[in-house]
Amino acid sequence: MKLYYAAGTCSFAPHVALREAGLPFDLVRMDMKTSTLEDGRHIKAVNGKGYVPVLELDSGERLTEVSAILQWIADQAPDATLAPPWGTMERYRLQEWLNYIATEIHKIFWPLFHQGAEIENQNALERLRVRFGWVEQKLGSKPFLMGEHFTVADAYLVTVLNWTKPAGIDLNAWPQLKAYRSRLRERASVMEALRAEGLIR
Ligand SMILES: N[C@@H](CCC(=O)N[C@@H](CS)C(=O)NCC(=O)O)C(=O)O
Repeated sequence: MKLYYAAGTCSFAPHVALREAGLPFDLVRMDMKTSTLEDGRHIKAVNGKGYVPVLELDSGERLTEVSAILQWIADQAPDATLAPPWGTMERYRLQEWLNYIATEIHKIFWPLFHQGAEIENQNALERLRVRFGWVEQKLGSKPFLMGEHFTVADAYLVTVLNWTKPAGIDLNAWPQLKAYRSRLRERASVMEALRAEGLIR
């Protein structure tokens, strides 16, 4: 199995999930500036949509979109309890979180990292503050988003929280989120993924 990724981007979430699941995988790096893979191909050679993450299965089939990849990984390793079983209300709760993180947090960062106009950046920051307030309230003092157990939603949430510093967002306004991010960054899977992507030594 291969994970096509770019350092520190949303592909970090499936990277962490693969480590949590204990599945064997290789990493193939994409340069964000040129969209070129380390083997010289353009990312469009593996994903016509032109972005990471892409999970290439041993069958050669390729899966894209963070939320779909995360759930596929979770379902390969049921003993790791990275997602509640299909058909349960809890599974829909997980999907609720994945969709929220994808559409209400992940994508809102876009102008902040792509030279957005001042008004776009201000709007993005304002919307992110509202979203972080919501997550702070829902997380409360729970160790993980869904309660007592780490799930793939946590892999995604820690990924986007890692972007707050470069985006100039001070997490002190949300003490639970700040503590959560610090805790998760000490988790073995997260530290190993940070190291493998060259983000810490
Ligand atoms: N809807 C996609 C979004 C993926 C995405 O935004 N990927 C970014 C990194 S976080 C990327 O590869 N961008 C490269 C580009 O747009 O050129 C998903 O959920 O996987």
